[in-house]
Amino acid sequence: MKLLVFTKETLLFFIAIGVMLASISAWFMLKAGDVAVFNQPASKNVPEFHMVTAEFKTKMKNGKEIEVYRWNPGTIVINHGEKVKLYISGINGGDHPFYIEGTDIKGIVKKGEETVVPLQINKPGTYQLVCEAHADRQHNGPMIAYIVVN
Ligand SMILES: [Cu+2]
Repeated sequence: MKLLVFTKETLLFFIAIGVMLASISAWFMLKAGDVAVFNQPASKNVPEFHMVTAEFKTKMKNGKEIEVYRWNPGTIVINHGEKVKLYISGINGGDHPFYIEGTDIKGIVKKGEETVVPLQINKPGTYQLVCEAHADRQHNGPMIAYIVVN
């Protein structure tokens, strides 16, 4: 009889400890979740992409210089319908007036300045970001980047 009582008390003790540990870990998990969700400002949820205008130059055997302007990185990948921000810094070259094929988006990137392009493309596909000043090889291009929309 005494042994039985002792066993019951021990069992109750361990159940009590178990409930306490479960509550404490649940509290910590919920607290960690809260921190992850609520400490992030809303603007941080918009993915950001950073691009620059770059230039490659080389000298031919005959002494002639050739060059090309590029968007760098040359490809970004986004999800359809997702709002993202594309920041383009003008480094090499002067003015880079641009448009994004298949959209109404156009603008200009100037040396020493940053242009912010809010993007939201609903239809999946590959969209070309084209610099009108350097669109092809004849105009020191092709200065074309590819926006892959999944
Ligand atoms: Cu350009």
